[in-house]
Amino acid sequence: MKRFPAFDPPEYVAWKAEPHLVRAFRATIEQNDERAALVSHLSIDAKLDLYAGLVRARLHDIQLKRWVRTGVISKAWLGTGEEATTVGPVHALDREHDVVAPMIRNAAACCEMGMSLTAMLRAYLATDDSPSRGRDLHVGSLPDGVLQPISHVGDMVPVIAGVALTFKMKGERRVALTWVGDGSTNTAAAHEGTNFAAVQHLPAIFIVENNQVALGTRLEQHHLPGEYKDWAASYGVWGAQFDGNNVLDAYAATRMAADRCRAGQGPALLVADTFRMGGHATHDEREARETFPAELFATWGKRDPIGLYEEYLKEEGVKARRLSEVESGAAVQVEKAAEEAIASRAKMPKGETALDGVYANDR
Ligand SMILES: Cc1ncc(C[n+]2csc(CCOP(=O)(O)OP(=O)(O)O)c2C)c(N)n1
Ligand SMILES: [Mg+2]
Repeated sequence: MKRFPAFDPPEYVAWKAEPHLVRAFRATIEQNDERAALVSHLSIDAKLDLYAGLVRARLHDIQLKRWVRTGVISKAWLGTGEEATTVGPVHALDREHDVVAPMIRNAAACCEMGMSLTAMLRAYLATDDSPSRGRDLHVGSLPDGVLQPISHVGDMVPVIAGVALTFKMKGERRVALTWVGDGSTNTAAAHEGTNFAAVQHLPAIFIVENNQVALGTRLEQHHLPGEYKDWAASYGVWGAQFDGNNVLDAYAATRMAADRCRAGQGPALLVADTFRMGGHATHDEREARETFPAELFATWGKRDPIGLYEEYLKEEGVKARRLSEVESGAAVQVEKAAEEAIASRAKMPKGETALDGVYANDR
């Protein structure tokens, strides 16, 4: 895709595919028969939809960054480098019926579930026509099956377990999914929710999104050696790992988990290793570069989930022209959404309406 020197992490600006990483991308899927079969059933259109989702995610974040630089907003939380961990799993769900609870780094789950990019961007601007009517910048939309996260990390785990409990009690073959950051795995809520889902045998999927950092705390500072891959067994649930920078692996692993949930086989705990290619938010990008050795950024930068997937698609016979058409489509969507959201700033909420809709029975 087009690179943006003013906004991309430096490692992405002159991104070139390294052949051994492209081979490894393909090998990751092909070495697992079940995942390979699931991927082989994806049509080219479905694979291009995944591509569109990745590009939309990146461009959405670049739009936010542009707004930060131009003073439209003061800060933004981005998912740069982690797009595949969000987009692959959402595409593996039944998006008409399933429910997701994205964390702030999984904003792309909103549009992939069907929410409009305009609504997502309006949420950042807190306009009166934004999803929470200016009350909260956390983004969600119940009609689209997206729970709006709350600030307390880890707390969406028991909430998603509760949603899954409802599905089970009603006998509905629906699945509830949330992501849990590596840092958030340390919260009591994450353990309680996972354990509850395990004991109740609920159709819930938990994805541990191990981007190796929590705010400015590196993984090894908050988690003793011992791998997340062993966690599922400790709860007695089915688990698997996937490559968080490989959208097809993310898709296939989540599809396996969702199929099990729908068959009444209980929850799944997936572990995705990936890397945050920026700061916790836009305010601490420089500090993030000081938090890690430069080689780590260099290593993960070579594994750009979008660049590697483009190479895979080209090998599959997709013409470069088709890829740029999909990319331009996503770019037009984001640009139009940004224009519409900016126009909504003429409609900011009035102070006296601040409590409207906050308590039951209010409008
Ligand atoms: C219960 C709770 N403790 C602390 C915070 C402050 N906080 C916000 S994000 C964050 C780091 C979360 O790290 P991780 O779960 O790894 O997610 P990531 O930001 O890496 O995606 C912290 C500590 C919070 N929001 N909630
Ligand atoms: Mg983290």
